[in-house]
Amino acid sequence: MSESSVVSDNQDIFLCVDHVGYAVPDMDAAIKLHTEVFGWHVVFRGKNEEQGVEEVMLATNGHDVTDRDAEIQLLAPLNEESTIGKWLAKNGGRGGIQQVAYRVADVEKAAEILASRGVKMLYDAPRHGTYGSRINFCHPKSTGGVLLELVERPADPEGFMPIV
Ligand code: V0V
Repeated sequence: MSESSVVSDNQDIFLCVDHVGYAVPDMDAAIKLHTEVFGWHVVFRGKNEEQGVEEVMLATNGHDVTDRDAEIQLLAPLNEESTIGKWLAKNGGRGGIQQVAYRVADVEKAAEILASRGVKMLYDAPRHGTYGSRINFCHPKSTGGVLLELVERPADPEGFMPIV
């Protein structure tokens, strides 16, 4: 590929993988598996009513919210009509990978760049996500079949919500 045909690298949009999201039919059973078998630490548990989910974040390096590697997000539906409820129903009631989330410095800018390259963004404006982050999603039909989330974490660590 010649240099002139390269649109750009991804330095201006993605910082790293923020988390991988698993849809789970039973949150307590999923926590037990991921902590007792895989050794992850629960660093957050809460509900996001707008997204219709109960969520748990799992990290490798304890509770230092300012310096975490990629995390695992467990997502259980608050009701059958939620996106996770529908995803689980379509998957025969079994859990699995529902999304991959990329960390970004500026979610509006990242969404604008991606949209200009033909990616279908789900929201016109960022919505509220885990730890007080600002989030948006790329429709899986425009990403090769994977639901991609964009996550802009709050600059101020004080903005991170406590474990519930
Ligand atoms: C649906 N499809 C998927 C998919 N969900 N493909 C890959 N991964 C998924 N998770 C496929 C589905 O099999 C269909 O393909 C097609 O997309 C249907 O698209 P649709 O009719 O537009 O819509 P739905 O009703 O299936 O919903 C899909 C979308 C929905 C992506 C629009 O899941 C959504 O709004 N997601 C964003 C919000 C979200 O996921 N919230 C929960 C996490 P065929 O059969 O047509 O080939 S909340 C969260 O992550 C938080 C709070 C956080 O991190 O901070």
